[in-house]
Amino acid sequence: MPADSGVDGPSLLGESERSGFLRSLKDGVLKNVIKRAQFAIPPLSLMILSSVDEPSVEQHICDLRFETLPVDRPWDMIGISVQTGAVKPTFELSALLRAKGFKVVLGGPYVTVFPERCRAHGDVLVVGEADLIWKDVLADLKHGSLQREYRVKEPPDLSLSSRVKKNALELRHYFTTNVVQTTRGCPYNCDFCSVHVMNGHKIRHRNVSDVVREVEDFLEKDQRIFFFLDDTVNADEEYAKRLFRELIPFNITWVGQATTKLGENKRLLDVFARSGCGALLVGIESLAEESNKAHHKFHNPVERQAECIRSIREAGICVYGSFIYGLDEDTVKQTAAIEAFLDDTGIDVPGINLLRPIPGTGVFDRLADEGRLLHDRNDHDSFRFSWGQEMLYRPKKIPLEDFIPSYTALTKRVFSIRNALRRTVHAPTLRSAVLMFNLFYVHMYNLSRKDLTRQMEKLEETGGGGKQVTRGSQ
Ligand code: B12
Ligand code: SF4
Repeated sequence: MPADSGVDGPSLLGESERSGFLRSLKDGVLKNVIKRAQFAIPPLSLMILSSVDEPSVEQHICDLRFETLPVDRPWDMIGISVQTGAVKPTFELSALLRAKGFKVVLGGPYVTVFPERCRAHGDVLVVGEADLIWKDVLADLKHGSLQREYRVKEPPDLSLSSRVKKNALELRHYFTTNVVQTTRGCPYNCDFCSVHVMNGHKIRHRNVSDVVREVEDFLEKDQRIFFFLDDTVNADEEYAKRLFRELIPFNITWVGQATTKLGENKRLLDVFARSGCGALLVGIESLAEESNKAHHKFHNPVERQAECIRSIREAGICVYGSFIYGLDEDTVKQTAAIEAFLDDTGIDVPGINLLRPIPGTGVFDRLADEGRLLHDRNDHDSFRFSWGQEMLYRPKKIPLEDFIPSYTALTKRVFSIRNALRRTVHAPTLRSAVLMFNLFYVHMYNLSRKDLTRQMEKLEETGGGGKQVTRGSQ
């Protein structure tokens, strides 16, 4: 499902509100920039499932960001991946398909965390990581013996899963189709994150040889950049070293997500650089140590961050630095700290996020218990993933009426065209991507400021943010 703001695709960029030649020309250009800059990649979950072989069963992927579902064809079953931020439209789609007589199977992050809320909305539920159990579902479909629910008891052993294929994918829609995951699970416990909730704390690995063969296969169909979707590609340093050393001969360019700790492991950094790593997203979150601690993030001591980021960039790898402003011990002073840190480290692409309390995470429950959520805790639809980034909760130490202006002023300064150009000139590599991303953010943070200003006005109308806001009020 595309996000409202257009981050997932240009289709919803306010087409109907605009008219006139110049406007449509501007929209056209903007849409193209956004379409390229959104770096749209295919859903790995559906690539994995559609790679499971069950004789005489054929599988197709329909990515609703780009295609409409061909409901005129006699599908035996339609599977939908339910994402936590888009539950309502997903259930509506499911209802529509069921009314037309299709059998709908629901799976994905939201089903895994809240199966009881999904039960009524599908004919079949798959709870958990479906890599191995999907074969049973397909076999049961074939034999007419589908069960109401399939529950994955233990997170699957990834060394047993099949190699991912691209047969069911429409390659031309995407920025790249080379998406690979090598490990799953995270040993850490950050309370705003749902990875350890869904995938557990134990890191599970795929076989190095399987990943290497997958890269080789993928390259046959698509020579573009690789996205390694692991949450922490350096979580198991020995495994990462073995794997990426083997990938050096393929001469690929790749991007991924890592902890800044990588900057302290020169050997692994060297292997990453030599295997074609062009950029890494690192989660910096807050520059106030006590804020990170309040959210159970202990593994990235603030005093080591700057040095680590500098080492990564010196190795020729761009850094996307992801911050969250508004964690529990943050004060408005954080805005100046973030700007100084950006200058000091030369981060190539900054992402300055607001905390999105995701239902099912520790922080969501805690904020709800403390009465700090701005929506009813049971109304999960209000906690949607919009890029517009309206506030969903009350920061602990900063009143909303101070927080919103401080955030919008910060993003206005950080995401200027001048800064975008400056970052591009200094980027160690992938300059056109750095430029595109930064320009994209100039646009998107501008949208976000508009949403937040509207929300601020509403809050003022309701008495300085004293009451809960409803979804329609942003
Ligand atoms: C890649 C990624 C992205 C990409 C998405 C690209 C794409 N097209 O997939 C980008 C960068 C765009 C992105 C954006 C965001 N993301 Co993101 N992202 C990820 C990441 C790192 C990997 C996703 C992935 O491919 N996982 C691997 C697959 C195999 O796992 P899976 O999807 O869970 O699928 C398995 C099961 O769920 C199940 N399953 C899934 N679908 C189906 C369907 C059926 C029918 C069945 C039977 C089973 C089934 O079987 C699969 C195989 O085991 C995850 C973290 C993670 N570890 O998953 C975060 C994650 C999904 N993202 C998250 C968030 C919050 C966001 C953003 C809101 C961030 C932001 N503030 O903007 C946006 C949302 C954008 C949007 N509009 O939805 C959260 C979602 C939380 C939740 N509970 O839903 C995650 C889990 C990260 C986190 N730290 O909590 N993201
Ligand atoms: S934010 Fe990153 S390090 Fe923290 S639990 Fe989630 S995946 Fe692990």
